[in-house]
Amino acid sequence: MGNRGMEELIPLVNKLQDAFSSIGQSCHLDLPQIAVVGGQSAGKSSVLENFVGRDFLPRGSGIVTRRPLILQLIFSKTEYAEFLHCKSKKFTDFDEVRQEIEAETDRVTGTNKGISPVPINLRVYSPHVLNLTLIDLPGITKVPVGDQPQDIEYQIKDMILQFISRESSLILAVTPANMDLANSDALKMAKEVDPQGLRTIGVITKLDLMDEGTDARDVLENKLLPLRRGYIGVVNRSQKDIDGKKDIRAALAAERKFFLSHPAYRHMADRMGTPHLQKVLNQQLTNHIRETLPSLRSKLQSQLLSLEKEVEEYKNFRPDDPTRKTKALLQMVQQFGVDFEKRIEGSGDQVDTLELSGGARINRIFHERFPFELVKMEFDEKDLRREISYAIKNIHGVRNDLGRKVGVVSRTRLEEGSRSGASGVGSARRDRGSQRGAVLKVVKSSLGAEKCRISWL
Ligand SMILES: Nc1nc2c(ncn2[C@@H]2O[C@H](COP(=O)(O)OP(=O)(O)OP(=O)(O)O)[C@@H](O)[C@H]2O)c(=O)[nH]1
Ligand SMILES: [Mg+2]
Repeated sequence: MGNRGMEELIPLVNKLQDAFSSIGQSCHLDLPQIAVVGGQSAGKSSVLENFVGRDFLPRGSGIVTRRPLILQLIFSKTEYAEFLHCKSKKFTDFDEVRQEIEAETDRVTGTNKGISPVPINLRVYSPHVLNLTLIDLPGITKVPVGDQPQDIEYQIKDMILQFISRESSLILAVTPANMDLANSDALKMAKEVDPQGLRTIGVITKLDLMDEGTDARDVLENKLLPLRRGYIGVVNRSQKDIDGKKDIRAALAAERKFFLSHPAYRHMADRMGTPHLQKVLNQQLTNHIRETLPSLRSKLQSQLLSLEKEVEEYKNFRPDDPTRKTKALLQMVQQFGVDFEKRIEGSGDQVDTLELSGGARINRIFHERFPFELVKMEFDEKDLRREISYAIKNIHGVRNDLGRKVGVVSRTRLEEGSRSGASGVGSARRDRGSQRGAVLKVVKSSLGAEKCRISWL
Protein backbone atom coordinates (compact mmCIF):
# COMPACT_ATOMS: atom_id res chain seq x y z
CA MET A 1 0.00 0.00 0.00
CA GLY A 2 2.85 2.33 0.72
CA ASN A 3 0.83 5.24 2.04
CA ARG A 4 0.90 5.53 5.84
CA GLY A 5 -2.09 7.83 5.98
CA MET A 6 -4.17 5.28 4.11
CA GLU A 7 -2.90 2.41 6.26
CA GLU A 8 -4.21 4.16 9.33
CA LEU A 9 -7.75 4.56 8.01
CA ILE A 10 -8.97 1.14 9.17
CA PRO A 11 -7.53 1.47 12.73
CA LEU A 12 -9.08 4.94 12.86
CA VAL A 13 -12.52 3.53 12.07
CA ASN A 14 -11.90 0.75 14.62
CA LYS A 15 -11.26 3.44 17.24
CA LEU A 16 -14.50 5.17 16.31
CA GLN A 17 -16.29 1.82 16.53
CA ASP A 18 -14.97 1.29 20.06
CA ALA A 19 -15.86 4.83 21.09
CA PHE A 20 -19.43 4.31 19.86
CA SER A 21 -19.69 0.93 21.60
CA SER A 22 -18.72 2.54 24.89
CA ILE A 23 -21.20 5.45 24.67
CA GLY A 24 -24.04 3.22 23.43
CA GLN A 25 -26.34 3.78 20.49
CA SER A 26 -27.06 7.48 20.97
CA CYS A 27 -24.27 8.67 18.70
CA HIS A 28 -24.43 5.85 16.25
CA LEU A 29 -22.89 6.23 12.80
CA ASP A 30 -22.63 3.50 10.21
CA LEU A 31 -18.98 2.65 9.99
CA PRO A 32 -17.51 0.94 6.94
CA GLN A 33 -16.97 -2.80 7.32
CA ILE A 34 -17.12 -6.05 5.35
CA ALA A 35 -19.99 -8.47 5.99
CA VAL A 36 -19.46 -12.10 4.98
CA VAL A 37 -22.62 -13.78 3.70
CA GLY A 38 -23.43 -17.13 2.15
CA GLY A 39 -25.33 -20.37 2.46
CA GLN A 40 -24.69 -22.73 5.34
CA SER A 41 -21.28 -24.44 5.13
CA ALA A 42 -20.26 -22.33 2.12
CA GLY A 43 -16.86 -21.85 3.77
CA LYS A 44 -17.28 -18.33 5.22
CA SER A 45 -15.51 -18.98 8.52
CA SER A 46 -12.79 -20.95 6.71
CA VAL A 47 -12.02 -17.91 4.53
CA LEU A 48 -11.69 -15.64 7.57
CA GLU A 49 -9.57 -18.13 9.42
CA ASN A 50 -7.14 -18.32 6.56
CA PHE A 51 -6.66 -14.56 6.78
CA VAL A 52 -5.46 -14.90 10.34
CA GLY A 53 -3.45 -18.04 9.64
CA ARG A 54 -4.65 -19.63 12.87
CA ASP A 55 -7.31 -22.16 13.80
CA PHE A 56 -9.55 -20.01 15.93
CA LEU A 57 -13.08 -20.18 14.53
CA PRO A 58 -15.61 -22.94 15.05
CA ARG A 59 -16.05 -24.68 11.67
CA GLY A 60 -17.65 -27.84 10.43
CA SER A 61 -20.81 -29.34 9.00
CA GLY A 62 -24.34 -28.25 9.94
CA ILE A 63 -24.93 -24.78 11.36
CA VAL A 64 -21.73 -23.64 13.05
CA THR A 65 -21.63 -19.85 13.24
CA ARG A 66 -24.73 -18.91 15.24
CA ARG A 67 -24.01 -15.33 16.27
CA PRO A 68 -22.44 -12.56 14.20
CA LEU A 69 -18.73 -12.25 14.91
CA ILE A 70 -17.27 -8.79 14.42
CA LEU A 71 -13.65 -9.54 13.73
CA GLN A 72 -11.13 -6.71 13.77
CA LEU A 73 -7.77 -7.74 12.33
CA ILE A 74 -4.97 -5.43 13.38
CA PHE A 75 -1.41 -5.56 12.15
CA SER A 76 0.95 -5.74 15.11
CA LYS A 77 4.36 -7.15 16.03
CA THR A 78 2.98 -9.45 18.71
CA GLU A 79 0.20 -11.97 18.19
CA TYR A 80 -2.76 -12.18 20.55
CA ALA A 81 -6.54 -11.84 20.64
CA GLU A 82 -9.03 -10.12 22.91
CA PHE A 83 -12.81 -10.07 23.24
CA LEU A 84 -14.87 -6.99 23.98
CA HIS A 85 -16.88 -8.98 26.56
CA CYS A 86 -13.72 -9.80 28.57
CA LYS A 87 -11.32 -7.06 27.62
CA SER A 88 -8.88 -7.64 30.44
CA LYS A 89 -7.83 -11.07 29.16
CA LYS A 90 -5.22 -11.45 26.41
CA PHE A 91 -5.55 -14.74 24.53
CA THR A 92 -2.32 -16.09 23.10
CA ASP A 93 -3.59 -19.66 22.63
CA PHE A 94 -5.96 -19.66 19.65
CA ASP A 95 -7.64 -22.92 20.71
CA GLU A 96 -8.81 -20.96 23.73
CA VAL A 97 -10.18 -18.26 21.42
CA ARG A 98 -12.30 -20.85 19.64
CA GLN A 99 -13.51 -22.29 22.97
CA GLU A 100 -14.41 -18.78 24.14
CA ILE A 101 -16.40 -18.12 20.93
CA GLU A 102 -18.25 -21.41 21.40
CA ALA A 103 -18.93 -20.73 25.09
CA GLU A 104 -20.01 -17.14 24.41
CA THR A 105 -22.29 -18.31 21.55
CA ASP A 106 -23.93 -20.91 23.80
CA ARG A 107 -24.32 -18.40 26.61
CA VAL A 108 -26.86 -16.44 24.55
CA THR A 109 -28.27 -19.08 22.19
CA GLY A 110 -28.27 -22.26 24.29
CA THR A 111 -26.47 -25.38 23.13
CA ASN A 112 -29.03 -26.78 20.69
CA LYS A 113 -28.31 -24.92 17.43
CA GLY A 114 -30.22 -21.74 18.35
CA ILE A 115 -29.16 -18.44 16.78
CA SER A 116 -28.90 -14.87 18.02
CA PRO A 117 -28.22 -11.52 16.33
CA VAL A 118 -26.20 -10.23 19.31
CA PRO A 119 -22.66 -9.94 17.97
CA ILE A 120 -19.45 -11.18 19.55
CA ASN A 121 -16.60 -8.67 19.19
CA LEU A 122 -13.15 -10.16 18.67
CA ARG A 123 -9.90 -8.40 17.95
CA VAL A 124 -6.88 -10.24 16.59
CA TYR A 125 -3.44 -8.58 16.67
CA SER A 126 -0.92 -10.31 14.46
CA PRO A 127 2.13 -9.73 12.27
CA HIS A 128 0.43 -11.88 9.58
CA VAL A 129 -2.74 -9.86 9.04
CA LEU A 130 -3.62 -6.79 7.06
CA ASN A 131 -5.92 -4.32 8.78
CA LEU A 132 -9.48 -5.42 8.13
CA THR A 133 -12.83 -5.39 9.89
CA LEU A 134 -15.04 -8.30 8.92
CA ILE A 135 -18.31 -9.71 10.17
CA ASP A 136 -18.74 -13.48 10.07
CA LEU A 137 -22.46 -14.26 9.86
CA PRO A 138 -24.51 -17.43 10.26
CA GLY A 139 -25.16 -19.22 6.97
CA ILE A 140 -28.51 -19.00 5.21
CA THR A 141 -30.52 -22.12 5.96
CA LYS A 142 -34.07 -23.23 5.18
CA VAL A 143 -35.03 -26.14 7.42
CA PRO A 144 -35.09 -25.63 11.20
CA VAL A 145 -33.12 -28.11 13.33
CA GLY A 146 -32.69 -28.45 17.12
CA ASP A 147 -34.01 -25.44 19.05
CA GLN A 148 -34.33 -23.34 15.93
CA PRO A 149 -37.66 -21.56 15.38
CA GLN A 150 -39.92 -22.46 12.44
CA ASP A 151 -39.07 -19.24 10.65
CA ILE A 152 -35.30 -19.74 10.95
CA GLU A 153 -34.83 -18.82 7.29
CA TYR A 154 -36.40 -15.39 7.81
CA GLN A 155 -34.62 -14.79 11.11
CA ILE A 156 -31.21 -15.44 9.58
CA LYS A 157 -32.07 -13.36 6.52
CA ASP A 158 -33.24 -10.48 8.73
CA MET A 159 -30.03 -10.67 10.70
CA ILE A 160 -27.92 -10.64 7.53
CA LEU A 161 -29.96 -7.80 6.04
CA GLN A 162 -29.32 -5.66 9.09
CA PHE A 163 -25.62 -5.81 8.32
CA ILE A 164 -25.57 -5.73 4.53
CA SER A 165 -28.29 -3.17 3.87
CA ARG A 166 -26.14 -0.35 5.26
CA GLU A 167 -24.59 1.57 2.40
CA SER A 168 -21.37 1.65 4.38
CA SER A 169 -20.93 -2.15 4.24
CA LEU A 170 -19.05 -4.07 1.62
CA ILE A 171 -20.59 -7.50 1.01
CA LEU A 172 -18.38 -10.55 0.70
CA ALA A 173 -20.72 -13.01 -1.02
CA VAL A 174 -19.37 -16.54 -0.55
CA THR A 175 -20.58 -19.28 -2.90
CA PRO A 176 -19.21 -22.83 -3.10
CA ALA A 177 -18.08 -23.81 -6.59
CA ASN A 178 -19.85 -27.16 -6.41
CA MET A 179 -23.18 -25.33 -6.52
CA ASP A 180 -24.83 -23.49 -9.41
CA LEU A 181 -24.06 -19.76 -9.20
CA ALA A 182 -27.64 -18.95 -10.23
CA ASN A 183 -28.82 -20.59 -6.98
CA SER A 184 -26.35 -18.73 -4.79
CA ASP A 185 -28.06 -17.53 -1.60
CA ALA A 186 -25.24 -15.07 -1.06
CA LEU A 187 -25.59 -13.38 -4.44
CA LYS A 188 -29.38 -13.39 -4.19
CA MET A 189 -29.28 -11.53 -0.87
CA ALA A 190 -26.53 -9.19 -2.01
CA LYS A 191 -28.60 -8.31 -5.07
CA GLU A 192 -31.57 -7.37 -2.89
CA VAL A 193 -29.64 -4.58 -1.20
CA ASP A 194 -27.06 -3.83 -3.88
CA PRO A 195 -28.85 -4.42 -7.20
CA GLN A 196 -26.06 -2.93 -9.29
CA GLY A 197 -23.38 -4.98 -7.59
CA LEU A 198 -21.39 -1.91 -6.59
CA ARG A 199 -20.35 -3.01 -3.12
CA THR A 200 -20.44 -6.80 -3.56
CA ILE A 201 -17.26 -8.87 -3.85
CA GLY A 202 -17.75 -12.48 -5.01
CA VAL A 203 -15.78 -15.31 -3.41
CA ILE A 204 -15.89 -18.83 -4.84
CA THR A 205 -14.83 -21.59 -2.40
CA LYS A 206 -14.49 -25.36 -2.77
CA LEU A 207 -12.97 -25.14 -6.26
CA ASP A 208 -11.23 -28.42 -5.40
CA LEU A 209 -14.58 -30.17 -5.04
CA MET A 210 -15.97 -29.50 -8.52
CA ASP A 211 -16.97 -32.47 -10.64
CA GLU A 212 -14.23 -33.68 -12.89
CA GLY A 213 -14.32 -31.98 -16.28
CA THR A 214 -16.07 -28.87 -14.95
CA ASP A 215 -14.50 -25.60 -13.84
CA ALA A 216 -15.50 -22.09 -12.71
CA ARG A 217 -13.42 -20.17 -15.23
CA ASP A 218 -16.36 -18.17 -16.62
CA VAL A 219 -17.42 -17.12 -13.14
CA LEU A 220 -13.93 -16.17 -12.03
CA GLU A 221 -13.33 -14.21 -15.22
CA ASN A 222 -16.45 -12.23 -14.25
CA LYS A 223 -18.33 -13.26 -17.39
CA LEU A 224 -21.24 -15.28 -16.06
CA LEU A 225 -22.83 -12.99 -13.45
CA PRO A 226 -20.63 -9.89 -13.56
CA LEU A 227 -19.94 -7.87 -10.41
CA ARG A 228 -18.19 -4.53 -10.54
CA ARG A 229 -15.64 -5.74 -7.99
CA GLY A 230 -15.34 -9.21 -9.57
CA TYR A 231 -14.79 -12.68 -8.10
CA ILE A 232 -11.86 -14.32 -6.36
CA GLY A 233 -11.50 -18.09 -6.06
CA VAL A 234 -10.10 -19.79 -2.95
CA VAL A 235 -9.44 -23.31 -1.76
CA ASN A 236 -9.86 -23.80 1.98
CA ARG A 237 -9.10 -26.84 4.06
CA SER A 238 -11.53 -29.73 3.76
CA GLN A 239 -13.10 -31.29 6.84
CA LYS A 240 -10.59 -34.13 6.48
CA ASP A 241 -7.73 -31.60 6.51
CA ILE A 242 -9.17 -29.99 9.67
CA ASP A 243 -9.67 -33.30 11.40
CA GLY A 244 -6.13 -34.30 10.42
CA LYS A 245 -4.94 -30.94 11.85
CA LYS A 246 -3.47 -29.76 8.57
CA ASP A 247 -1.45 -26.63 9.17
CA ILE A 248 -2.87 -23.44 7.59
CA ARG A 249 0.52 -22.57 6.13
CA ALA A 250 0.63 -25.93 4.36
CA ALA A 251 -2.96 -25.35 3.24
CA LEU A 252 -2.04 -21.97 1.73
CA ALA A 253 0.88 -23.54 -0.12
CA ALA A 254 -1.45 -26.27 -1.42
CA GLU A 255 -3.92 -23.60 -2.53
CA ARG A 256 -1.23 -21.76 -4.49
CA LYS A 257 -0.15 -25.01 -6.12
CA PHE A 258 -3.77 -25.79 -7.02
CA PHE A 259 -4.19 -22.54 -8.97
CA LEU A 260 -0.78 -22.73 -10.64
CA SER A 261 -1.29 -26.29 -11.82
CA HIS A 262 -4.95 -26.13 -12.87
CA PRO A 263 -5.30 -25.63 -16.65
CA ALA A 264 -8.45 -23.48 -16.28
CA TYR A 265 -7.00 -21.13 -13.63
CA ARG A 266 -3.27 -21.10 -14.39
CA HIS A 267 -3.46 -17.91 -16.45
CA MET A 268 -5.07 -15.99 -13.58
CA ALA A 269 -3.31 -17.69 -10.64
CA ASP A 270 -1.98 -14.34 -9.41
CA ARG A 271 -5.50 -12.99 -9.00
CA MET A 272 -6.72 -16.06 -7.08
CA GLY A 273 -6.24 -17.46 -3.58
CA THR A 274 -6.48 -16.35 0.03
CA PRO A 275 -3.47 -13.97 0.19
CA HIS A 276 -4.73 -12.11 -2.89
CA LEU A 277 -8.25 -11.94 -1.45
CA GLN A 278 -6.89 -10.50 1.79
CA LYS A 279 -4.92 -7.86 -0.11
CA VAL A 280 -7.89 -6.91 -2.29
CA LEU A 281 -10.19 -6.63 0.73
CA ASN A 282 -7.71 -4.46 2.60
CA GLN A 283 -7.43 -2.13 -0.41
CA GLN A 284 -11.13 -2.06 -1.10
CA LEU A 285 -12.07 -1.44 2.52
CA THR A 286 -9.49 1.35 2.72
CA ASN A 287 -10.81 2.92 -0.49
CA HIS A 288 -14.35 2.47 0.73
CA ILE A 289 -13.52 4.25 3.98
CA ARG A 290 -11.85 7.02 2.00
CA GLU A 291 -14.98 7.40 -0.13
CA THR A 292 -17.30 7.47 2.87
CA LEU A 293 -14.99 9.65 4.93
CA PRO A 294 -16.31 13.06 3.75
CA SER A 295 -19.90 12.19 4.69
CA LEU A 296 -18.75 10.53 7.93
CA ARG A 297 -16.76 13.62 8.77
CA SER A 298 -19.58 16.02 8.06
CA LYS A 299 -21.98 13.91 10.13
CA LEU A 300 -19.54 13.88 13.04
CA GLN A 301 -18.99 17.63 12.69
CA SER A 302 -22.68 18.44 12.64
CA GLN A 303 -23.19 16.25 15.72
CA LEU A 304 -20.34 18.08 17.42
CA LEU A 305 -21.76 21.49 16.49
CA SER A 306 -25.23 20.71 17.78
CA LEU A 307 -23.76 19.31 21.00
CA GLU A 308 -21.66 22.44 21.46
CA LYS A 309 -24.73 24.60 20.88
CA GLU A 310 -26.62 22.63 23.46
CA VAL A 311 -23.79 22.99 25.98
CA GLU A 312 -23.78 26.76 25.32
CA GLU A 313 -27.50 26.99 26.05
CA TYR A 314 -27.08 25.22 29.35
CA LYS A 315 -24.64 27.87 30.58
CA ASN A 316 -27.51 30.23 31.46
CA PHE A 317 -29.84 27.47 32.47
CA ARG A 318 -32.39 28.17 35.22
CA PRO A 319 -34.67 25.21 35.91
CA ASP A 320 -37.61 27.42 37.05
CA ASP A 321 -37.66 29.62 33.93
CA PRO A 322 -41.25 29.18 32.52
CA THR A 323 -40.28 29.96 28.91
CA ARG A 324 -37.62 27.28 29.17
CA LYS A 325 -40.23 24.79 30.38
CA THR A 326 -42.59 25.51 27.48
CA LYS A 327 -39.76 25.28 25.01
CA ALA A 328 -38.59 21.98 26.47
CA LEU A 329 -42.11 20.58 26.31
CA LEU A 330 -42.56 21.66 22.70
CA GLN A 331 -39.20 20.23 21.78
CA MET A 332 -40.10 16.93 23.38
CA VAL A 333 -43.42 16.73 21.54
CA GLN A 334 -41.71 17.61 18.29
CA GLN A 335 -38.95 15.09 18.87
CA PHE A 336 -41.49 12.42 19.67
CA GLY A 337 -43.17 13.05 16.32
CA VAL A 338 -39.85 12.85 14.48
CA ASP A 339 -38.79 9.69 16.32
CA PHE A 340 -42.13 8.06 15.69
CA GLU A 341 -41.94 8.80 11.98
CA LYS A 342 -38.41 7.45 11.82
CA ARG A 343 -39.45 4.24 13.54
CA ILE A 344 -42.19 3.72 10.98
CA GLU A 345 -40.35 4.92 7.88
CA GLY A 346 -37.06 3.32 8.93
CA SER A 347 -33.81 5.23 8.99
CA GLY A 348 -30.11 4.54 9.08
CA ASP A 349 -29.25 6.64 12.12
CA GLN A 350 -30.27 4.21 14.84
CA VAL A 351 -30.34 0.71 13.47
CA ASP A 352 -31.37 -1.91 15.95
CA THR A 353 -29.20 -4.98 15.42
CA LEU A 354 -30.93 -7.09 18.04
CA GLU A 355 -34.41 -7.40 16.62
CA LEU A 356 -36.81 -6.07 14.01
CA SER A 357 -38.59 -2.98 15.17
CA GLY A 358 -40.99 -0.23 14.07
CA GLY A 359 -41.86 -0.12 10.38
CA ALA A 360 -39.72 -3.15 9.56
CA ARG A 361 -41.72 -5.16 12.05
CA ILE A 362 -45.04 -3.97 10.60
CA ASN A 363 -43.69 -4.77 7.16
CA ARG A 364 -42.74 -8.26 8.20
CA ILE A 365 -46.10 -8.88 9.83
CA PHE A 366 -47.94 -7.84 6.69
CA HIS A 367 -45.64 -9.45 4.13
CA GLU A 368 -44.67 -12.63 5.90
CA ARG A 369 -46.82 -13.44 8.91
CA PHE A 370 -50.12 -12.20 7.52
CA PRO A 371 -50.03 -14.21 4.26
CA PHE A 372 -48.72 -17.18 6.26
CA GLU A 373 -51.64 -16.96 8.74
CA LEU A 374 -54.11 -16.41 5.90
CA VAL A 375 -52.98 -19.55 4.14
CA LYS A 376 -53.39 -21.48 7.39
CA MET A 377 -57.04 -20.42 7.78
CA GLU A 378 -59.81 -22.61 6.43
CA PHE A 379 -62.97 -21.04 5.05
CA ASP A 380 -66.30 -22.22 3.83
CA GLU A 381 -66.45 -20.40 0.51
CA LYS A 382 -70.24 -19.89 0.66
CA ASP A 383 -70.14 -18.32 4.12
CA LEU A 384 -67.19 -16.20 3.13
CA ARG A 385 -68.95 -14.85 0.06
CA ARG A 386 -72.07 -14.07 2.11
CA GLU A 387 -70.03 -12.29 4.78
CA ILE A 388 -68.18 -10.24 2.18
CA SER A 389 -71.41 -9.27 0.43
CA TYR A 390 -73.00 -8.18 3.78
CA ALA A 391 -69.88 -6.27 4.67
CA ILE A 392 -69.93 -4.41 1.35
CA LYS A 393 -73.64 -3.62 1.66
CA ASN A 394 -73.29 -2.48 5.26
CA ILE A 395 -70.38 -0.24 4.39
CA HIS A 396 -72.29 1.38 1.54
CA GLY A 397 -75.49 1.81 3.56
CA VAL A 398 -78.00 3.62 1.35
CA ARG A 399 -75.39 5.31 -0.76
CA ASN A 400 -74.46 3.09 -3.61
CA ASP A 401 -77.73 1.53 -4.63
CA LEU A 402 -79.56 4.79 -4.16
CA GLY A 403 -77.00 6.80 -6.11
CA ARG A 404 -77.11 4.31 -8.95
CA LYS A 405 -80.91 4.31 -9.14
CA VAL A 406 -81.09 8.09 -8.95
CA GLY A 407 -78.48 8.29 -11.69
CA VAL A 408 -80.36 5.89 -13.94
CA VAL A 409 -83.71 7.62 -13.45
CA SER A 410 -82.26 11.09 -13.97
CA ARG A 411 -80.48 9.99 -17.08
CA THR A 412 -83.58 8.34 -18.49
CA ARG A 413 -85.67 11.42 -17.76
CA LEU A 414 -83.18 13.71 -19.40
CA GLU A 415 -82.97 11.46 -22.42
CA GLU A 416 -86.75 11.40 -22.64
CA GLY A 417 -86.79 15.21 -22.33
CA SER A 418 -84.37 15.71 -25.16
CA ARG A 419 -86.12 13.10 -27.32
CA SER A 420 -89.50 14.82 -26.99
CA GLY A 421 -87.83 18.10 -27.96
CA ALA A 422 -88.93 19.83 -24.74
CA SER A 423 -87.51 23.30 -24.59
CA GLY A 424 -88.06 26.62 -22.82
CA VAL A 425 -88.39 27.48 -19.15
CA GLY A 426 -91.80 25.93 -18.67
CA SER A 427 -90.85 22.54 -19.97
CA ALA A 428 -87.54 22.62 -18.05
CA ARG A 429 -89.44 23.35 -14.84
CA ARG A 430 -91.90 20.58 -15.61
CA ASP A 431 -89.00 18.30 -16.31
CA ARG A 432 -87.26 19.14 -13.00
CA GLY A 433 -90.51 18.53 -11.20
CA SER A 434 -90.93 15.12 -12.73
CA GLN A 435 -87.26 14.28 -11.98
CA ARG A 436 -87.81 15.17 -8.32
CA GLY A 437 -90.85 12.96 -8.27
CA ALA A 438 -88.91 10.08 -9.75
CA VAL A 439 -86.04 10.50 -7.29
CA LEU A 440 -88.44 10.66 -4.37
CA LYS A 441 -90.09 7.45 -5.57
CA VAL A 442 -86.79 5.63 -5.73
CA VAL A 443 -85.68 6.86 -2.31
CA LYS A 444 -88.97 5.89 -0.74
CA SER A 445 -88.89 2.45 -2.25
CA SER A 446 -85.29 2.01 -1.05
CA LEU A 447 -85.84 3.12 2.54
CA GLY A 448 -89.48 2.17 3.17
CA ALA A 449 -92.02 4.81 2.24
CA GLU A 450 -93.84 5.28 5.55
CA LYS A 451 -90.62 5.76 7.58
CA CYS A 452 -89.23 8.21 5.14
CA ARG A 453 -89.42 11.92 5.76
CA ILE A 454 -87.31 13.64 3.19
CA SER A 455 -87.60 17.32 3.87
CA TRP A 456 -84.75 18.32 1.57
CA LEU A 457 -86.71 17.19 -1.44
N1 LIG B 1 -12.69 -29.25 0.22
C1 LIG B 1 -13.03 -28.04 0.68
N2 LIG B 1 -13.76 -27.94 1.81
C2 LIG B 1 -14.08 -26.70 2.27
C3 LIG B 1 -13.71 -25.51 1.59
N3 LIG B 1 -14.18 -24.46 2.28
C4 LIG B 1 -14.84 -24.95 3.35
N4 LIG B 1 -14.77 -26.31 3.35
C5 LIG B 1 -15.38 -27.22 4.34
O1 LIG B 1 -16.76 -26.90 4.43
C6 LIG B 1 -17.23 -27.05 5.78
C7 LIG B 1 -17.92 -25.74 6.22
O2 LIG B 1 -16.95 -24.72 6.38
P1 LIG B 1 -17.22 -23.45 7.31
O3 LIG B 1 -16.05 -22.55 7.10
O4 LIG B 1 -17.55 -23.85 8.70
O5 LIG B 1 -18.50 -22.89 6.60
P2 LIG B 1 -19.43 -21.66 7.06
O6 LIG B 1 -19.89 -21.03 5.78
O7 LIG B 1 -18.73 -20.79 8.02
O8 LIG B 1 -20.61 -22.46 7.74
P3 LIG B 1 -21.76 -21.87 8.76
O9 LIG B 1 -21.06 -20.97 9.73
O10 LIG B 1 -22.34 -23.07 9.40
O11 LIG B 1 -22.73 -21.17 7.89
C8 LIG B 1 -16.00 -27.38 6.62
O12 LIG B 1 -16.00 -28.76 6.84
C9 LIG B 1 -14.84 -26.98 5.75
O13 LIG B 1 -13.71 -27.81 5.96
C10 LIG B 1 -12.94 -25.65 0.39
O14 LIG B 1 -12.55 -24.67 -0.28
N5 LIG B 1 -12.63 -26.92 -0.02
MG1 LIG C 1 -19.25 -20.16 9.85
